[in-house]
Amino acid sequence: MSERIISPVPENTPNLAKQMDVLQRLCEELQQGNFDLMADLTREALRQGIEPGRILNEALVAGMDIVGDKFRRDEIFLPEVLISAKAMQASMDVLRPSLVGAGVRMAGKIVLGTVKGDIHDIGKNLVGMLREGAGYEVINLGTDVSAEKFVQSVKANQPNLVGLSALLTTTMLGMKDIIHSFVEAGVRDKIKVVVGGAPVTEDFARNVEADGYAPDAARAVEKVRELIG
Ligand code: B1M
Repeated sequence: MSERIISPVPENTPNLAKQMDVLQRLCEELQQGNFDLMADLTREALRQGIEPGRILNEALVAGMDIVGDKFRRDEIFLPEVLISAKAMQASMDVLRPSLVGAGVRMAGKIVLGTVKGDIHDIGKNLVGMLREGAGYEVINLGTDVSAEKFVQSVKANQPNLVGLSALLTTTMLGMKDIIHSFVEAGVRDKIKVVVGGAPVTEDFARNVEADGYAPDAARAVEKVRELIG
């Protein structure tokens, strides 16, 4: 990681160019893992009036996709990926209030977690944020969540919906057991279950008898609205 200072965008730069510049820089700093620059750059992007959704998609998600591709091709290794993930979180900490928005109306309660054995949480947290933004109360159980813990939380919090996230082809298989645990605990008919995460598909969701599947955070919100209103 290099130590760099954010140089201000020159005043006479046209607005659109300024916006592209800051989005590009966010995308690049994320790839470089310069997490200490991310908060200031994100504030600068917001100050320029760039919509939070654009910052998220055009800078952060785009940058993380490149990181993922390089990781797959063995051009970078786990520590670099981890530092980029930390950079993404640093930016999301600043973006969060803007994504969630003010005056959130509680439209329903959602329990959300990454399944057992899986510690990926960036996408799941994004889903949680956008759902909060849509007015739902989100109880985020974190990562590596066992079936028992999901059941316990459903009993204690009585949510309308449970969201299960998995990023590994191995851990996604655990979704079936979690849903089965809801049946065994007698709570399955009280909740809707939505599954998601990069390796999860519509077919897989049907196989594990989930009520719904969403390929990304935006559609995860649409799915929740469709299922619980
Ligand atoms: Co890991 N990892 N990782 N990783 N990692 C992947 C997933 C992988 C595809 C990389 C690769 O090989 N190209 C690969 C999985 C291969 C597979 O199973 N087929 C992989 C691997 C193998 C591993 C390890 C096993 C590596 C190792 O140790 N040898 C290990 C596993 C650890 C474990 O979980 N037990 C591991 C570890 C890590 C880090 C810790 C280094 C880090 C995670 C940091 C963190 O999350 N805090 C990490 C990262 C960052 C990635 C990649 C590069 C990026 C994931 C990410 O955050 N994407 C990833 C490659 C990739 O996906 N490009 C990779 C950005 C995020 C916004 O997208 O999470 O897909 P995503 O979420 C999307 C949608 O999927 C959806 O909405 C989100 C937003 O649009 N979505 C839902 C997600 N959850 C949802 C829930 C819903 C609905 C939609 O409803 C409930």
